[in-house]
Amino acid sequence: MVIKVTNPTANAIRFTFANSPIPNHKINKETTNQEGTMAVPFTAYLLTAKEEIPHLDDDLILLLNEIVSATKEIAGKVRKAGLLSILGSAGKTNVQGEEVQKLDELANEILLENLKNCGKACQIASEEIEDCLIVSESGYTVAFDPLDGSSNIDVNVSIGTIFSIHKDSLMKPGREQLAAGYVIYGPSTMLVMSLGKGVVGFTFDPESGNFLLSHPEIKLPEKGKIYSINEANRDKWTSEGLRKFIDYLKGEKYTLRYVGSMVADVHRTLLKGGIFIYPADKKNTNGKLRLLYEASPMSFLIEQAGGIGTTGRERILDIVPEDLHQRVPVIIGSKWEVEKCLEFLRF
Ligand code: AHM
Ligand code: MG
Repeated sequence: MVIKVTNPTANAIRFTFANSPIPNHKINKETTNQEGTMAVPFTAYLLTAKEEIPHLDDDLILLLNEIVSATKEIAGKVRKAGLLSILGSAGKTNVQGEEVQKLDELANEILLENLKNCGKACQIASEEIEDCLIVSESGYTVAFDPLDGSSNIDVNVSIGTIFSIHKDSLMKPGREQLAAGYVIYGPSTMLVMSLGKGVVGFTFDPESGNFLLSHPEIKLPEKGKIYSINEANRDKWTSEGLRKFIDYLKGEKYTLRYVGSMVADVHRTLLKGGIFIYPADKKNTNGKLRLLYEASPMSFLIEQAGGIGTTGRERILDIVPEDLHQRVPVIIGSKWEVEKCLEFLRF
């Protein structure tokens, strides 16, 4: 199928109606324009991207499709959560000692089922399971946080799924990721992904049931106006430099936005610029966020969009994992703010 790029500078790459892989009856007005072109669905995008990205083989395409189809199912459950008796706690704690929500559990099961059945994942790691699942000796590895932002599930605030894909071993540094991304279940459901050549975003179209390319090239502004950190922990932060940096930003008239779902806070940072920080504190001496399925995929996206991801001491993508559920401090965002933060941390 040939995708005809009618206007590469437009907000979405579109292709002709005649070439559409979506059944005609499912094409609606919003996704077509007057010239009869429409936004590119996820699978069609992958088939075109394949020509430019050598590591995007058929197996990786199948795997990505499987993850995306799982997230569509999760999105459906999230949308109807209040009607399905799946809100609230599952009555247990996970490997990290955190309370598991019913939706955490459901999202985890959906992803695991899809990944085990597709036959393309050799190792699978999830925030919700203690050990990794070894399915076969070689192939793609997937690490995921099935439902990030658990504390926001019950209050109908944006949450998301984060994934990271490597070849053959989960315990490789983040810079070797072949693909990483997240799906945010917000006012719109969006998929944001990188295959190592920039960052693209798709918006879920409930009419056709497809993720359609809506953000062909996400570039992080060099400098923003927003900082994002849980400031209630200020007194517990182990770095005095960090306190001074936040005070400096206030003096520069920055504004604070903190959702408490990493997917939502990173999504805003990717689009608007600025800085997101989850630092080490007296309680969480390595920070709270997990390397494999939170810090590393998000850093990959941020770097691919032109930003920086660091722990304050080293580049997040250079860390060789030692533990499946290892935590690291996270400082990610626009170049200007992250470099300025590093200056403050040095003193
Ligand atoms: P989770 O994966 O159990 O939901 O925990 C991770 C979340 C992140 O989404 C978010 O950045 C952070 O925890 C918020 O933590 P806090 O409530 O301490 O600010
Ligand atoms: Mg999480």
